[in-house]
Amino acid sequence: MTVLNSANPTGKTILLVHPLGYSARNAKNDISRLANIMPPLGLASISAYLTSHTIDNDIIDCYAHPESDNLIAEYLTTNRPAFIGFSCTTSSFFDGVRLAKLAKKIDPAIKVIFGGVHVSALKEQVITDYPCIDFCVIGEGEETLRELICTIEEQRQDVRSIVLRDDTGSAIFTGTRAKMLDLDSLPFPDYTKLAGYPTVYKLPIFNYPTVPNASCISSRGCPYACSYCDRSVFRRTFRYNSADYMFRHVSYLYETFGIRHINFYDDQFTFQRQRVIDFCNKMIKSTLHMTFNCAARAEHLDEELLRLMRQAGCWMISLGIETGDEDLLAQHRQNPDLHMMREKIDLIKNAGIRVKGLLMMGLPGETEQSILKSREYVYSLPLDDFNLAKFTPFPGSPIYSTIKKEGELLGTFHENWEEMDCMKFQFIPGGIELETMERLFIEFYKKHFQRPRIIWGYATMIWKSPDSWLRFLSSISMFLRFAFTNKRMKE
Ligand code: B12
Repeated sequence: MTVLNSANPTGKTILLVHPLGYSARNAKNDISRLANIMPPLGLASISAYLTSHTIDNDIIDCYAHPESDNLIAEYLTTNRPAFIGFSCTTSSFFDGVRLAKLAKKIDPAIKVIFGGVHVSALKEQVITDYPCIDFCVIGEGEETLRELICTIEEQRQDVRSIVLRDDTGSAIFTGTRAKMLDLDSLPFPDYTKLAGYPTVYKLPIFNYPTVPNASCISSRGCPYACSYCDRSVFRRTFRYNSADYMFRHVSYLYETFGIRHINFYDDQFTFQRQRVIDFCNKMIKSTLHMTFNCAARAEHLDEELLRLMRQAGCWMISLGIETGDEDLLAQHRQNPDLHMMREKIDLIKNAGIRVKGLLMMGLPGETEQSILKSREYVYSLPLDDFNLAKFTPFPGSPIYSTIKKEGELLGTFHENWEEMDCMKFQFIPGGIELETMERLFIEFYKKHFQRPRIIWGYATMIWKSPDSWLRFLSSISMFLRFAFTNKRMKE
């Protein structure tokens, strides 16, 4: 199907764009981008869904291809699509707005749609404050976008889960759609629309055994309610692909693109235990010999499951630990049991699977003592790797509204969306100075990298993940500078 614009010579209806998030000049020196370039799976899924409904579309991923402004301009001039859609997190939102203005300059008739986590959290505020945006799609995008594209202007207020302007220019939210999609009914994301797939995309360094590798999503949503986590897109539900769909998906990636390792980015990969068992059994019986990583919550792991996962090729599990101070943890998440966490980490290691801990520094309530306690706990665990993020209160997370309401009681918050990439402290808890947090953050990593067990662990990566070493050596100065000073070249 083609929705005509002023002139629509090639039949393309919509261009989907994943903005870079900052200036292209800085991209080649940005350590977080070098370490991890992941395909925009939300856009790839939308693209496949629209195509299956005969709506012709393309994707430009500026994150993987930073110098893409001219490509977008050329595309719009040649194809004159009726719509352009942007997928943004909080930190990439302003870059999306910049590109939206560029699109309107090239073709004032084009309709600009924003989707993704940031606009899903802020809803009407976005349409009120940014005149270059015509519509926001709230939450899951596939069916809502299809309806928006296929509905005539006068009837768009009947499309659920969008924000638009009414006749008076006021922003209105059309209400949340009742029915969410059955994930097995969706076509696989259209990876062929991502230029350079799979080679331009890079999993986190030292986080995979082989190349080519890929990331995948096999479920949506999470029933938990941690204070720091935004649930505006898929809400507190849990929907998942069946084991059969998952197996067909990974087989497709293997056969079509030669993928040998998959990183499942699901929030709760093991939440539905039986589907993981069924998926593992299919992998064990198959001749694919692929490996995979996933993220899980400690409560949803047990010895039997872990042994099966290992047999099926599970290489690494990421676990949200957040902090090693139980009192602080209790303020932010359910089931703050660090003893249970340690037991589960031991079970994972005993099953022969690597473990990565996901941590945060600077939550409301954090003090120098809690950071030191957390460090001691983390160093006492047999983790293979960890990631320490700087806590950031994102719009849509429960703590965001608490911080806004209670303000200085909790700490100081400088809300600058562009800087909200978890690599800078935007919030400074009442119990500690910024300088102290910065010092302790560097020390956390520095002391970790100086431990003999850790140094040996990275040395073994020469044969466990040779491609990671090649990447590491080709950008060694940047990685070391970041590890020991927490400074990125772009600053
Ligand atoms: C994988 C992942 C990453 C990957 C890559 C992200 C990417 N390229 O898409 C990596 C590891 C690189 C990453 C980095 C970061 N991430 Co991240 N990441 C995720 C994760 C786990 C999955 C994203 C995903 O693929 N989801 C599955 C797809 C199907 O869903 P989706 O992308 O939301 O898309 C659907 C809808 O949102 C909507 N939609 C999306 N875009 C559009 C566009 C249009 C036009 C329409 C109509 C609809 C639409 O329709 C889609 C299909 O239904 C999410 C958590 C989550 N469960 O979603 C966090 C999440 C998106 N990340 C988050 C954060 C904080 C970050 C970082 C800032 C942290 C960091 N320093 O690592 C960076 C920022 C990167 C950037 N440039 O923006 C936060 C975002 C919070 C916020 N408000 O910004 C999330 C929500 C986690 C959380 N709960 O806190 N991330």
